[in-house]
Amino acid sequence: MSDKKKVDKQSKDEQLEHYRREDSGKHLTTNQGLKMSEDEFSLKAGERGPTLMEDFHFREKMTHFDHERIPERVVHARGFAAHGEFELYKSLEKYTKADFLTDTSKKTPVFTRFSTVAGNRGSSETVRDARGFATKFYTEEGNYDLVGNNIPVFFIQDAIKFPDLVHALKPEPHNEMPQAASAHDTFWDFIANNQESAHMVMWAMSDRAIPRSFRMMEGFGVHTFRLVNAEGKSHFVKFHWKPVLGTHSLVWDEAQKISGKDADFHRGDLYSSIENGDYPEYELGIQVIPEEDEDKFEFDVLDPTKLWPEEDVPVEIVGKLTLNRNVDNVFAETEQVAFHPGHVVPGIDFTNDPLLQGRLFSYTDTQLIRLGGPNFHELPINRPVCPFFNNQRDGYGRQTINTGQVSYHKNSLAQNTPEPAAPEEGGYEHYHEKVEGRKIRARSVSFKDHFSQATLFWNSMSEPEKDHLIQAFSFELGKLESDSVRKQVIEMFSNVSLDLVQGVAKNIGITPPEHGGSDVTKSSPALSQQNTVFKPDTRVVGVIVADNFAGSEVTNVLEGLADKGMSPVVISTRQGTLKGADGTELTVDHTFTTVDPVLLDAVYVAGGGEQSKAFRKKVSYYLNEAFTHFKPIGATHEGIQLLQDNELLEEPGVVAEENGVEFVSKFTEAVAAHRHWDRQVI
Ligand code: HDD
Repeated sequence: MSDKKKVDKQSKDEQLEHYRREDSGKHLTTNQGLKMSEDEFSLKAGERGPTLMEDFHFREKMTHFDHERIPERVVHARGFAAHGEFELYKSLEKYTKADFLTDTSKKTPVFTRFSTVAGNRGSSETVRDARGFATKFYTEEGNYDLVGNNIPVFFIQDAIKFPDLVHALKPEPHNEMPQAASAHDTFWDFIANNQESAHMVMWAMSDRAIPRSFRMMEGFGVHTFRLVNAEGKSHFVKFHWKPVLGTHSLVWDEAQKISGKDADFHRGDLYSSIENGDYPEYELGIQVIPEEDEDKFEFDVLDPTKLWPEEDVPVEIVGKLTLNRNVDNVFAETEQVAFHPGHVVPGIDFTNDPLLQGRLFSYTDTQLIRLGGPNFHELPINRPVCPFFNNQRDGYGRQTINTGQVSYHKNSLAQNTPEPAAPEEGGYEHYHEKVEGRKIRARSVSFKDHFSQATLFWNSMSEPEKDHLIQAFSFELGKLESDSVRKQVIEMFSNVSLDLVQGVAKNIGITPPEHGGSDVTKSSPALSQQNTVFKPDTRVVGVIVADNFAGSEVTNVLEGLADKGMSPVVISTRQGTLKGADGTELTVDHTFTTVDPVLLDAVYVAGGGEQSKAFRKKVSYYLNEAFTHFKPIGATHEGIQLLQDNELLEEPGVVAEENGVEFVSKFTEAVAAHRHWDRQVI
């Protein structure tokens, strides 16, 4: 076990240690423990003869291989996860009796899986899509799963429509295209004909759907859940994860190029930041509404297509999630983890949100097919850290050896054990909500306003964000084959904003609507990413250097950037070591072909005395791509001439300085701003 694991030892980690197996340095055996003398040749009748049925080793090895794959998740198939811990800043006993939300001395082990929704398991990660943000808290009272997304609202209001939504979103059945993309006819046909989706579509067309990193995304529980305290009093709650690095995005052209250059961009970023000790952190926030205030809002607080504006219901920060350990084995942990919004602990309960109610059925059901039977809770990653006892027995792959005669309740032979625990003993008791009504298939009229919050979102965007929305709609609708669907979508979104649809209609060759729009003037500044946290920390700076560079003056700059929290990577025409004018040596991390400007957050050209034509051409490409994607650009020494050659010296977010100390200070500011939207890039 590595030292890092020893330091991070927690109850869950100790439990997992029990199941870890190190194969290296051992003799090869069959699964029956028999040492084998040969693993390269199957058993044959003569050197050129047929393989013999008797070869149990071949049969076992091949059979296991033939059965290695399990069905991928029907949604959220492409995911990446890490272990960590959750610490509570202050007790929430006012609202809940949940042990892990009231005892500030405890650190709860967690496992968090991020995912895209639409794409299959091998699809690219920087596609336009919502991202899953699912966290399993291994509490001492049992597992609690917060299975959320990076978008706070959902496409539909009733779970019965989920199969329809997913069928429309997934690749079309007649040709299985497009992969991991919503830019196709069936998705938009669904949207136009199911207009409750308007609000989430606004989010999905915004920069939120192309995050820069899993470390820079917000997370939301989406539904209104219920917290219940020791006195039995209930409050409605919405859960938020706020990334300590702020919420940041890619730009669409960049995201598409990254898909080709590095389909693993997001997992690579998460994996390496954890390996480097830059642990991703997210603060847990809650919005709370007393049950009796339920009717005080202009929307139904149980409608999953509505958010609670943070300016009206403030987010109280109550704790922090830190991801600090990568998995040992992706299949055993990330693929086999089974989340479920119905995995709750005393003090956390459900509401009548019809989307949530339906989810409570779907998750166990899907694990049964995906993980092959009812014993998936016994898989190491899914086991609670507290013991569990009941009368459930048998089934495929059962591992527990239940001893004793009794497997039923009630009984006398085992003194009626395992016996239910009273609420005072920690037994889960459902909230005593009063419920009555007629059996009907209908939706409350209070769920009927589909556009006000879509407009709220639009109103809250900065100008660049609005422009990105227009571009995203134009891209998606521009890909449609059906003119009719295009027109229906434009008509639908004319209920949200005339500015939006006029911008889009113009781009896709449809007569812009003149009437429509919304009378909602309210905005919520918290929804704009312009108002998030901006830091230079962990931003990747591509440092372009040639031979005969300005020696220690350049290496001092690199140290300065690293001291400010950035990650400089040295790029040149060849790998190996570059020599500075004063003899200083610099190791090249990447050539121009093993990295690409779309994989960097900023570009700094230090230059060098020996520049080939190929070098200068590559620098031009790097500078112009970085410029087009609004990224910070910097230069010192011979690099300044290269900026001038590319007519970039006077542009916003471009720093050129002879003096290294000055440069570090100004460039850090430019990098902390992330993108310089005031550039004219076309
Ligand atoms: Fe879901 C997986 C999040 C609505 C049915 N969902 C899944 C995952 C996340 C979410 C993050 C991946 C968990 C993992 O990493 O293993 N889902 C959401 C959110 C929703 C939502 C935030 C709306 C608020 N989901 C939703 C509905 C249904 C489902 C309405 C069906 C009624 N979701 C599933 C599923 C999945 C799933 C089919 C596929 C794989 C799995 O469960 O384990 O059961």
